[in-house]
Amino acid sequence: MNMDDLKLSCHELSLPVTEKCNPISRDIDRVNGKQMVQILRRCDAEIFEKKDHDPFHQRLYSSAVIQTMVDVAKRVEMMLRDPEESVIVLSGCGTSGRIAFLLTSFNEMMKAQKQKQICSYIIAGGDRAMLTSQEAPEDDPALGAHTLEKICAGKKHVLFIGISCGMSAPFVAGQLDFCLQHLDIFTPVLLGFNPVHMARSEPMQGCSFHFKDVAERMTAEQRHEKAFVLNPVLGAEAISGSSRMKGGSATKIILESILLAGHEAAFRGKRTTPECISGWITASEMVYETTYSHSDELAALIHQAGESLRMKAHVYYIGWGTLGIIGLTDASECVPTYGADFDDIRGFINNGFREMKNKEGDLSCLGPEFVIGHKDFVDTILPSLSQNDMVLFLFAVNDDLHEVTALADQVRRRTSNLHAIAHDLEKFTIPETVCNMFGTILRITWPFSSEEVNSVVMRQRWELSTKWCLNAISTGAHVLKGKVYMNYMIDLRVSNSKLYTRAINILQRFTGCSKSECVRALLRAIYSTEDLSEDMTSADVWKHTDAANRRDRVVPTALVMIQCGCTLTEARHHLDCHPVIRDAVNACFNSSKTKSTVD
Ligand code: F1P
Repeated sequence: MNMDDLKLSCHELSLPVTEKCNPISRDIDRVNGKQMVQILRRCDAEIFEKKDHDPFHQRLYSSAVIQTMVDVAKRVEMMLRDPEESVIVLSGCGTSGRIAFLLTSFNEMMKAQKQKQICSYIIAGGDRAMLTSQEAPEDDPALGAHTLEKICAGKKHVLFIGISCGMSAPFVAGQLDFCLQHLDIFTPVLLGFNPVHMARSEPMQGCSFHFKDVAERMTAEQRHEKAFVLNPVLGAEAISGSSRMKGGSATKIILESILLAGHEAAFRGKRTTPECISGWITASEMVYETTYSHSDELAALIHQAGESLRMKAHVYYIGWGTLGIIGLTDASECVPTYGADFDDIRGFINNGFREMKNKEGDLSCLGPEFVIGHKDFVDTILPSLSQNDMVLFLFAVNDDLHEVTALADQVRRRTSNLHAIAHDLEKFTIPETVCNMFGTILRITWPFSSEEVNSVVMRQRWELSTKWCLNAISTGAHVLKGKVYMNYMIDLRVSNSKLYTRAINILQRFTGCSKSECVRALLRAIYSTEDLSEDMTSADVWKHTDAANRRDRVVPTALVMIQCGCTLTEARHHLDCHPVIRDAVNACFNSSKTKSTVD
């Protein structure tokens, strides 16, 4: 191993698991759609990996993790038995908040039993964060605590589940800290995917403690069963740091298992045991196997979506019910993850906000990103739809198939680039006439009985399956468009402190330079100057992210400046000559290699 390789692996070792580079997907930017599906399949398989493959970390199936899930499920049971005085709050930022919102569909199970609906969600930045990225509130611990306090006013028992995949979000840390100060009322649970010693230890706005302190205090309280830390390791994400993928899926799997087990115990007298928890996880593993067994159709959909994006056309997800929410979520995440325009990949749901049932109601007046109904699609998009635009329907056999057929008919009059992801049952299948309306149809016929047709459980499995498919399609399409270099999204928006740290890590990773050199280059790009003033260098991270949020291509600019030893203007010129980020980075590495050979 030479010195550079050694430096690189030391740097990689210092990163938390959720920020590491996954060796499985190192070449994802150089493969075709079919190979991409296999890479994503192997990365997702790590969610379910047994502990024997990884002696160093707790995994999802580890007995300690399962036992903590049992303990938390018992708390859910207690809350359900005393609904008047209790509330279960699920909270997170970005994807974690969106999954929290989705999980409140658990209320439907209580409604079906004429029980009080006690599940509530918090997403940093409010409901608008469901469709657009509101990353600045994520950095505000006081805002997190205040929002939680408000929602729980008057309750005697609160089960608070704070989700932060990277164990890093200050908003969630503030809430957990608040719970730890009021353990008579609150039982806090931290859900994340790093060992506690890898939780973030950088300062937080206006706070004397950091995330890791909170995680350690939580661990100490766990000994008295006053708090719980659920932090199995899932392996690195397929696109480094993109916790919307494995992190989001595992959040859904873990919390659904806990809520269902608690529900079964409270209403069906079924005691929660480690066996029943691992049974729920195994059911999700079956969903994983079944979904990826349709790899040919998935590869075809990735290819198609990649073509649309490459031609600067659009991908539209047209979903029904909660599958529509999965579509909206996946589409909106492409903006912060890939620097996409909001209309590159866009989601629509039947009945718009009425179907979402979010707390703040209809947000359509907030701007075009919030226009989400099928009717809006028909009125505003359909008239100008072109053959290059891809339309992808997301539905299940118990959705209104007349509505599906009628809308598909309308779309087909404008384009044949119409495809679907559809779920049905062995005893209750979607008619062939409906299936034949789509070019590629990824149709999964699930082996459940027809009594389960309306059950929340089955819907949750279809949601998970659709999430895996859409994550693969939107990730694959952006990789094919050239947005990713190796398995790094280099052109990330540096809009909060976690992403600021990731930007510096990426620069260190690719240039081999010291942290301080990388910070300087990043700040030059952020403040658009060759001469950094004292004010700029001494400002805190939040000032940097505020400025960076208003500027494009900051990380690629810094990377080119360091690698080619050039000025800001030269770096920007280089990037202008190579609009595809992967080509720009490649060219920059090639030119610096030639330069050093000549030198
Ligand atoms: C929260 C989050 C991510 C988002 C981006 C910024 O992360 O909003 O969902 O994709 O990376 O951070 P976490 O708190 O769950 O780690």
